[in-house]
Amino acid sequence: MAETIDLEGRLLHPEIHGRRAGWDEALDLVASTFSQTIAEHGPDAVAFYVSGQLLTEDYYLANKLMKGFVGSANIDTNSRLCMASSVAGHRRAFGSDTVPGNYEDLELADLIVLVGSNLAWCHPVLYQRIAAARERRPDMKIVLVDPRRTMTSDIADMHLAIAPDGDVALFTGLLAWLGQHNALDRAYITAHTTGFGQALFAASALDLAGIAAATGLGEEELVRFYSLFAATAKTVTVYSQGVNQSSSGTDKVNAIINCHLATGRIGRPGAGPFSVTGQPNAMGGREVGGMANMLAAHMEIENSEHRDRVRRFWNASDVAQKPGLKAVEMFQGVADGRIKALWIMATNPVDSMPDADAVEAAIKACPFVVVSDVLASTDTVRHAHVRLPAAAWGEKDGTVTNSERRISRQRAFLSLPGETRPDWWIIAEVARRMGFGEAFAHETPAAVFGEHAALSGFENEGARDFDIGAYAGIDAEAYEVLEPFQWRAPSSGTPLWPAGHLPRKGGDQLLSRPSPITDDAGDMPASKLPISPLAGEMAGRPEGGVQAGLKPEGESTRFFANGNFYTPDRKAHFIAIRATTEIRTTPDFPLVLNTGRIRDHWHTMTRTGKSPRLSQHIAEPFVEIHPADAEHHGIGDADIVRISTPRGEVFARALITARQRRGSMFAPMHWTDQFAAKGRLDTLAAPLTDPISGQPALKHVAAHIEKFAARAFGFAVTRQHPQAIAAPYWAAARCKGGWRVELAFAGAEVDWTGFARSLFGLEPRAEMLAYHDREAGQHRIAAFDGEHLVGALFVAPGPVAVSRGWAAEQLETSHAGQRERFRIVAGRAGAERPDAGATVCSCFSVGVNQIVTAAAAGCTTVEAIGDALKAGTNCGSCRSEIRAIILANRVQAAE
Ligand SMILES: Nc1nc2c(c(=O)[nH]1)N[C@H]1C(S)=C(S)[C@@H](COP(=O)(O)OP(=O)(O)OC[C@H]3O[C@@H](n4cnc5c(=O)[nH]c(N)nc54)[C@H](O)[C@@H]3O)O[C@H]1N2
Ligand SMILES: Nc1nc2c(c(=O)[nH]1)N[C@H]1C(S)=C(S)[C@@H](COP(=O)(O)OP(=O)(O)OC[C@H]3O[C@@H](n4cnc5c(=O)[nH]c(N)nc54)[C@H](O)[C@@H]3O)O[C@H]1N2
Ligand SMILES: [Mo]
Repeated sequence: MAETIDLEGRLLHPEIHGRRAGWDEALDLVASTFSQTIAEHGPDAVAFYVSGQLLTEDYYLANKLMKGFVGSANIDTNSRLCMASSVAGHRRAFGSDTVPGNYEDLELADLIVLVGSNLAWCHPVLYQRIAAARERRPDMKIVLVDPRRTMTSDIADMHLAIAPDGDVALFTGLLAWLGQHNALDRAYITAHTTGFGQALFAASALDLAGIAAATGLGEEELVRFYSLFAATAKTVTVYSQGVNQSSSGTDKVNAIINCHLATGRIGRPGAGPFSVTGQPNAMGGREVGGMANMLAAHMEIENSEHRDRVRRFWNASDVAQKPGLKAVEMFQGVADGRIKALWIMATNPVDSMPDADAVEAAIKACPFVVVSDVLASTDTVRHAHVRLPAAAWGEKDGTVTNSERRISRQRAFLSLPGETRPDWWIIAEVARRMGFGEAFAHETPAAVFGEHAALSGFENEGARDFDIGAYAGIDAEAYEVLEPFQWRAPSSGTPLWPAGHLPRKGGDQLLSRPSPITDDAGDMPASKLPISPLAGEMAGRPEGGVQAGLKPEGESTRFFANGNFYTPDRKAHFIAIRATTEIRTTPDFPLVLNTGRIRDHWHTMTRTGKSPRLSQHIAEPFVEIHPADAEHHGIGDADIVRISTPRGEVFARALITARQRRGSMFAPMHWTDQFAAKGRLDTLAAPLTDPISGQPALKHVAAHIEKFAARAFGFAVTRQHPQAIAAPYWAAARCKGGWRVELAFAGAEVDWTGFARSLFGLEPRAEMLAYHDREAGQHRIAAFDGEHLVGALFVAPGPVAVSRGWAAEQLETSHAGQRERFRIVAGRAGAERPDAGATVCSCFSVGVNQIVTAAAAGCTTVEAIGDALKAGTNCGSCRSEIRAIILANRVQAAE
């Protein structure tokens, strides 16, 4: 795990206007500026923009400060971009934001429908769990609903390559089908729900042909899917960003839930709708009410009784009376000057918000911006007036909640570097300096958690789903050894820990005690601990990770099998939804741009961009496009393309593939100004949101694509971080001995030597070797410092055919003789060396070419490849890809 959590690039002390400052000075400035802004312009003139990467304790205090003491609800979170539609859909149907089922249901189900979820890459541990269950029970069926054929289709029996945003039509159609084919659970509908008649009527608006047209699917596929669903009682529907990030996201969620309510398939073993989250603590944030339209502990901000209850519990001076601004509106509020002081914690909105250039401009123009982050330089941090150094994962203590409502302790196993501090401490210090000392007297995360738990149980008595009252006032010792548990966990009157332990006093919690890393993974045996930084970061910490394997036997809880919803009448509400089709494309912007994630990168690359191993898999921003669309737009494989919308433009490498639907393109969200010339994908997206949830439609943006008429292409490796790159297109990625850079130029005539010199950050005495063939447009330049290669640049009129792996290796090889040095610039550089190819297995650094060779030599199963090369034997997230390579190889052999 060390690779992604070393101290490179860390923000290690507070900074004010770019100069180092002490904590006192920085905290005083933040507190006084916020207080003054509130005094002059009112509480709604300030805002917090927070994140599902905070721990629950951090989140709880941020929310308490804003909603109980500042008196505004202007606190929103990147969960608005991630979970808001699920939250809104749950609340409409259930009266509460409740995920009814457990991870175990994925193993118990006979049918799993994956909607807009690329589990293989985004939830690898859940994916492995499903794959293992399917191996044990081959009758289990899996349907994937995704416009793209993703790696997840590898385990799917049926892939429905749905038209963008065709989901409402698909699931309202399913409801109508269930009605027509006598597949309803009438007893459940009658006893536990309301609104079924209207929902069925609305759902029946489209006939099968209409559904086929709206979904882009064939009638026959629809019938097969509908029949399978109708016939399978144990069905779980798993969904994530393909559902949530849409202008119809909330309707999609309710269209899915309607089908589960109509069949009584909810809260039963192996059955239920299942929204899976992404960030480590998206669920914890929802529990504390860290969104602008919630209060705390699943109480409602619009409800005066709830407001009064929270006011009494907090002894709050000023409880927010109305919902605050949701993320997109919040940055519009910053832009138009309504918000004058903004505090951003643990998120990078300059890269991850739609209309990202406008968001950046708003932040730049805001009179006072505070950013708490673990890194010294991100596209957002660079605009902060005050930078507060936060403790990172592994350095801080607290709790997180996963998708199945399981709360688990995160334990510090590293000490706090530099002057970093946990987020909860930073927030409490600011609150104290704003004059709210009494309400923010917490000295440990245990004290915060104990209060949060107490609020959840306060005057609850079964009225609210979120109740962990059993842990109210938990003491430091009990908190220290807290085992993962699932809510609800109401107080039974008997404390869960031996009486007589006093909460630990003093600030010693700040200096985290080392505790063994195995603690973090609960009862996961140490031998099973992932060694890949990704398996650790993306599988262990975030959702669906190691915690997925942690469920103590016989302790699972589910909701709603017997009704008892959290609506006033305790019945679930069917939502009447009519499918509408929205055509967003125009003749000028004729393609739908879909965005999302790739296996080896995390969001804005703040964790993974530093890792050479992870950056090898895919080292450049790319866009997948269907062969027919590519041809139509005159785009060839590996061309650099310019994608544009009315809001911005992005450059990427074209990847032509039939896995992509015609008319759509897919690009990963991860590249930023730190890693590419024009890679910030969210500059393209309009701030278009779901009208109910406020979640942006990040998966459906009308865009134009054209070939960037590059006259020359380049590839370089350089020991130092690439400097001042004077090229319209570049993308830099870490490699073992330094950096690798892809380049494209508008002109063929460039002073290549001068370019190389500045790219490598060369000292004048460095030795340079060059080979120029002006006629052929081929140039190769290498610079040495003694026997070490400082940098090498390869230029060609078309995409450069140099083995990337070989070139990167040269940075680490000594080149003692002139001959060796000359080899680097000699013709067909690297062609004679075996090239491992793009990394497939990040855990063991196995490249695609090695797998192809092994497959050709007779390793025809994923297991055989594992035995031969170890590939795929650790975290397993590359197993589908290995299978695909074997398969492709077999096809080639047959041809
Ligand atoms: N490797 C990696 N793993 C991660 C993350 C990461 O950055 N990297 N991030 C984590 C986070 S925060 C999250 S939220 C999760 C997200 O996990 P996922 O939701 O699985 O990830 P995405 O790639 O955003 O989107 C999922 C799929 O939705 C599809 N889709 C697009 N439009 C539609 C549509 O209209 N209908 C349907 N049915 N599908 C559509 C896309 O083609 C895509 O394959 O991943 C988590 N895990
Ligand atoms: N086009 C497009 N855009 C998207 C999406 C998409 O699918 N397509 N997905 C959306 C989704 S689902 C999400 S979740 C967002 C994610 O978007 P962001 O939240 O912007 O992504 P991260 O890169 O994870 O940013 C987290 C930041 O917090 C810092 N950090 C990490 N840990 C801590 C900590 O403990 N304390 C503090 N103070 N800082 C910390 C990191 O250094 C980093 O700068 O992106 C959204 N944007
Ligand atoms: Mo997310």
